[in-house]
Amino acid sequence: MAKYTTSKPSWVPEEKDDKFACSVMSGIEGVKDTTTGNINPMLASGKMKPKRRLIMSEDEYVDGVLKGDRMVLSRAITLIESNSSKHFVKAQRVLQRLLPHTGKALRIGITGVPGAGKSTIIEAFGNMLCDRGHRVAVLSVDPTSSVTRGSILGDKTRMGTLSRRQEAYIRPSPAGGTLGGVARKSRETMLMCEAAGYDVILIETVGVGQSETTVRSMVDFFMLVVLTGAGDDLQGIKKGIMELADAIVINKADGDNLLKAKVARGEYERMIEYIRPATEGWQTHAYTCSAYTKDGIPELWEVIRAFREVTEKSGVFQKRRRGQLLEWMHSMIDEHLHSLFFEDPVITGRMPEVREAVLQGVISPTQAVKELVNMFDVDRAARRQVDLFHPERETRT
Ligand SMILES: Nc1nc2c(ncn2[C@@H]2O[C@H](COP(=O)(O)OP(=O)(O)OP(=O)(O)O)[C@@H](O)[C@H]2O)c(=O)[nH]1
Ligand SMILES: [Mg+2]
Repeated sequence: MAKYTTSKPSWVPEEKDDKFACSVMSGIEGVKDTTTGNINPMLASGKMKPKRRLIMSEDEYVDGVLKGDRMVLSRAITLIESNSSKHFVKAQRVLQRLLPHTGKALRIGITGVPGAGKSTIIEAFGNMLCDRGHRVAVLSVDPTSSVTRGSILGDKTRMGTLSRRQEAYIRPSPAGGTLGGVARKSRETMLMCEAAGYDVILIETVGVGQSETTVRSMVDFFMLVVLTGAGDDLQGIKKGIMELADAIVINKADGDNLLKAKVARGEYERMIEYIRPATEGWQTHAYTCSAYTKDGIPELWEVIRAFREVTEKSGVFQKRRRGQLLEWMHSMIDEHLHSLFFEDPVITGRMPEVREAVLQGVISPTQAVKELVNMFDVDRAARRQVDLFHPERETRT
């Protein structure tokens, strides 16, 4: 066992005594690799070579994804999800080259309250599609998902068989960040999966905040999974979500719940009559299914196929996709300008003072906005001047 000696951290002034809350451990003699930890005796003896993460080139990413290599696809998605500006540039180059190979998949969104059975439906539905020769990618959009990605561990077990299939690829929601950030990353992840040859994309989202609207703006077909048996479940569903849905699926229609599910279906059918359909030329209906017994699952696929046929024929399918592209661009402009403004050093510096002035009634909010935007303009113009004299300095924006 190696012996450790402790010494003062380098930032401790020489004249100070040894009473510090931290100390530095010296390394082990003769082992240079510190990336994989230096306590492994196999490494120390040279019997084992340390693993190094190779940096992949743009070409390697593009070729690997196009070949459907899952390892490369995962790394390409990690690149997309990275918050580093260096990775951002590379990811966008890769994506740009893959774009011509995207757009052929059918994109399906699935929303519903927690516990409605979305993941279990995806497991049953995804397995059925794989059996029929499809390649299925499962993504999730969860703006609340933390760095630990806790919920996904649960999902992987709920999608146990699907996650082990070669024809399926499951990717959790990008962690943290604003919904805007998660939305961009999810959209780009979806495109990566399409380029890798997945022809059905299933996107799960819990109906929290704006996430269902975000997913609706990414998919062709949107499914709302609901429950019965709670008695007051109809009141619990926001009319707004029903207006987004191309199908309402009453899950857990099995055992004692079967009859209740059928009754609920009738109730939903009556409610739908008063709601504007989500897709022009397509009548939304309510269906029952059980992710356990698989009853109603093949029928769901028939509904989606009929939807595609009808909307492709009428041109609504293509029109929605074009609209989604522009919507995407506009939301990214919003986001970009928002962060440019709020991250501007002059604005962040002056903001507390201006806020206080508004709260004290010294200036009106309108006047405050005018002055802040003015400061922002002046600051940006000044920085452009500086750039003219220092063209070698690369600006981020
Ligand atoms: N009886 C019955 N139980 C089901 C069915 N589908 C799902 N469940 C159960 O319902 C619970 C929740 O299922 P999930 O698939 O995790 O639900 P979810 O909507 O993905 O939940 P979140 O991801 O937390 O939003 C689990 O215990 C499932 O076993 C079904 O068809 N019948
Ligand atoms: Mg789930």
